Amino acid sequence: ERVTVLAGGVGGARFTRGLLARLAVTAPDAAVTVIVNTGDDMWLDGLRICPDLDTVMYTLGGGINEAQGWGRPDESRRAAAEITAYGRGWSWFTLGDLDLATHIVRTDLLRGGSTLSDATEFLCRRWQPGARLLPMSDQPIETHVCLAENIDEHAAGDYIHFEEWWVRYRARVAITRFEQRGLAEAVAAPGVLEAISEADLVVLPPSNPVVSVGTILAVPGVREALRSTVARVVGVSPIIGGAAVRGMADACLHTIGVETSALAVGRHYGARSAGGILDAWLIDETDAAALPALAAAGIRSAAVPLWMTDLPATTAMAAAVLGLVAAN
Ligand code: GDP
Ligand code: FO1
Ligand code: CA
Repeated sequence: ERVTVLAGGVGGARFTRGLLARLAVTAPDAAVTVIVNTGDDMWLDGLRICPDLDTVMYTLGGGINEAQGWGRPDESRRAAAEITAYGRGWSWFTLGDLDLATHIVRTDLLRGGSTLSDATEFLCRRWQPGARLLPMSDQPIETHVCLAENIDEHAAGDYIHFEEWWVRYRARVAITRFEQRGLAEAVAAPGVLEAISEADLVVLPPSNPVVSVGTILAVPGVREALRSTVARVVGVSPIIGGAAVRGMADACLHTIGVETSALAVGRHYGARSAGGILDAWLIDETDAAALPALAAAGIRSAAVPLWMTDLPATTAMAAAVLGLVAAN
């Protein structure tokens, strides 16, 4: 059994951990591929930072700061404090000392001619995530946002990197649009389209539908691969009871004109039978009222608890995903 996940950072990583735990019991020979969003990537202090790849790698490899959801546990910030003392870098973006080692090794590999796919494979030799991690593309694709208002040194109409909007401004500054820079020159990384077209099951975990899953879908060929794959495509709602469970995904959805609800995000992805990408959509038990509307939209759905509070709860979610497609 081949299972492919299209993941962002925390939501994608945590769900995949539950999926691996479930498959270890029900399908020990299953091979899981995680296609990871690289739209949040950036150059900072001379280093290539890949937040979502690292979040998935650390989470599956047992090296994540669980409380925070990203970065390493028992971090210190001595190097970052020195960079700030020079007046360089983004003082509001935390690069911990241990995490910096990952960025240094990755940057060294990239400067030596490795692709991001190669560098990711190399880093994963240490972390052994238990799944194949593929960046969505080996070419840089960076999400920028267009500001709707003046803020600090930026003017309305200026573009800033997504991470600056998200971390420095906590997504509280209005924006008019997202732009994926580099998209036109990019192709899917080796193995990405095959991982979708040759899978038995493709899962959209509860990742940000706009800047995580949406960015992967924008990579040339990905949406078409999802539309034509023989695999079942199942999504898990990142919205529970009209709220983005963790983070500010509502601000992203608002920007693209999609309501923050499990129903609206399900409709936004759309039924494959109607030109969209979903065969099935898992929503939270408290959103069960949306089931008839989803059925009317041609999306098979079920309502179960979707809070990833701990590994057992997350494993149960993965079981529900597998159950939703097992029953034809
Ligand atoms: P990021 O790159 O770190 O923002 O991570 P992702 O894009 O993978 O996932 C972020 C999304 O995960 C958030 O927008 C939330 O909507 C969703 N999320 C986080 N925790 C939970 C949870 O416990 N249950 C569900 N259903 N969604 C969650
Ligand atoms: N998220 C924050 O909210 N604040 C940070 O300072 C921060 C630093 C950081 C460093 C490395 C890394 O891999 C991730 C980091 N994140 C940080 C998380 C992350 O970049 C974003 O929250 C997500 O990408 C949003 O989609
Ligand atoms: Ca992210």
